[in-house]
Amino acid sequence: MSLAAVPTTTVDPFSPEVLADPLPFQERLREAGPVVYLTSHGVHAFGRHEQVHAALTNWQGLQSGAGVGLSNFRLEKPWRPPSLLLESDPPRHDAPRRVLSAVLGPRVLRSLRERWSADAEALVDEVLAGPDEFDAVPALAEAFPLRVFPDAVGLGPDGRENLLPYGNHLFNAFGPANALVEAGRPRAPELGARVAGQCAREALSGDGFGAAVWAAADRGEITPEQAPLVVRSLLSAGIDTTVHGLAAVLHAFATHPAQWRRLRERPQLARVAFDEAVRWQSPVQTFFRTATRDVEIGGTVIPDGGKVLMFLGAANRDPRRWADPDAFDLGRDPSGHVGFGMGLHQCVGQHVARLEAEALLTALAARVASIRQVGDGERQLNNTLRAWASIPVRVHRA
Ligand code: OVV
Repeated sequence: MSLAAVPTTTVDPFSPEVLADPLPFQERLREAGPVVYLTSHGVHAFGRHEQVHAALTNWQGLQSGAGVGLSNFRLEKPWRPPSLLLESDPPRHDAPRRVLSAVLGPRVLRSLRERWSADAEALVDEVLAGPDEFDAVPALAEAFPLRVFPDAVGLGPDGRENLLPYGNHLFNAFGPANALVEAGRPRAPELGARVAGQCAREALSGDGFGAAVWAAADRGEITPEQAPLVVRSLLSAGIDTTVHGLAAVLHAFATHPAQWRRLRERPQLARVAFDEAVRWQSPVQTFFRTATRDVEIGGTVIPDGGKVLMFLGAANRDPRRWADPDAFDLGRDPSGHVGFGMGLHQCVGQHVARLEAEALLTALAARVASIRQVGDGERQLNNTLRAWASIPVRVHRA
């Protein structure tokens, strides 16, 4: 193991300047070394694919149970009861994970495919009945998940407007207590309580993902105390992530017309296109882990209790791993990207997200001859998400 000093940086990756344009910082991070110490937050950071992958798959040495944000739950009280999936480790992690994995499994998704395709076709027809220029974020990226996912969970009609603000604050709260977190703090208790209320058995329809989680509790696979928190994971991780994943792929196509023509010729490329967009934009940019002991990564010892910051977005553009990493290219194989994580905690809902994307892109590809971004659009700054507030596009119907 090398004893060379670890490179350091004083740059705060959660500053508005870096959040608005993270790629130059991420390149400097990767080139500085396999491990870089961030003096701004007192954590070690990884920007290369090799070390991000190693950290994600080392659940024994790098735990999630002390939180996957900057806050160390060994030292600080979390702002909400910790997630039984995201913020936990084996063995406590395993039963909730098994349950959610089955609830979102292939059999359930097969039963949703036709309905979601019809929903996507209806939404795209509605949008195309309007002006040729529109904002793709509210019109498509937000509208489609909000149209299908809360129904699939089995939520009632009231309170759905709380889901995006809750998610936005949740993903900010994984970062440092900066202005983005402060701005969300006043509403956080109220939003937390409202979302928690939607996780109760009585609040859920009898035939959705939520009811299936409660049925697993009835079978003794998880406890009745765990059930509402497992439902909460669906509402926490299932909406903003998909919204900004769809925004990423819409932005990608709206700025890469040759790739759009390729999709139109071969609509089966919709699935690989979505994964390529998740690699290229990495809607979830970062997560932290906490060292359970002195643990070596990339030639550096992370001290017991130390936080590490994994730059998923930087790893997904690491030239050591990807040829021409900055290109959005339907011809590449994006598998192995870490946009959905890797290992034990790898996104349990990724097949749901892919099905939503496939339904929407297939409906669009059949109806839209060209989609071009008009203007730069507007980012929505978030401590964890690479998000869009607005993507103005002009479409020509097929
Ligand atoms: C992956 C993810 C993000 C946010 C929240 C959760 C999971 C959760 O389980 O609550």
